[in-house]
Amino acid sequence: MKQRLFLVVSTFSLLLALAACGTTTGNAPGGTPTTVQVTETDFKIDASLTTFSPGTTYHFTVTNRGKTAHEFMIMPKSEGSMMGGMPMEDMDKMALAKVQNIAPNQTVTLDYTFPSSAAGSHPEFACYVTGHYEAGMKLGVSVSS
Ligand SMILES: [Cu+2]
Repeated sequence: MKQRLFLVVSTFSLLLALAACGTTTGNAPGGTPTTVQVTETDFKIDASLTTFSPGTTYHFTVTNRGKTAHEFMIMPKSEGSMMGGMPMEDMDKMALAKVQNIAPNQTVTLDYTFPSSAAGSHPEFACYVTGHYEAGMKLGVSVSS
């Protein structure tokens, strides 16, 4: 119990140090959002854009072209296997933005703006449905400084 708490706390601190945690927000500060097409398959994630500018609103259109349900999460820099072993609720808290339970052939949208504190960081798009991340559902992206 105590050990688990320490792991969560230390992971959280590390993330804070890395990228000053972003917030989940759907509000555009103004202007026309840039559309980013994200395609999820079994078990891969592709995006039409992988370098983002902080402060710019992106309109993500996420389509599931797989045969199984997927999710789309924007995570701060990956901690590799450590993150893979994390309880789902912790992953959720860490996500900068997320859409869960996207059915096959379904398209969902999500607006997200990387905060200025994310400049120079390398977040990751990922699906954390059990086993999917390990199967390859991750895509490293960059936030320009
Ligand atoms: Cu998936």
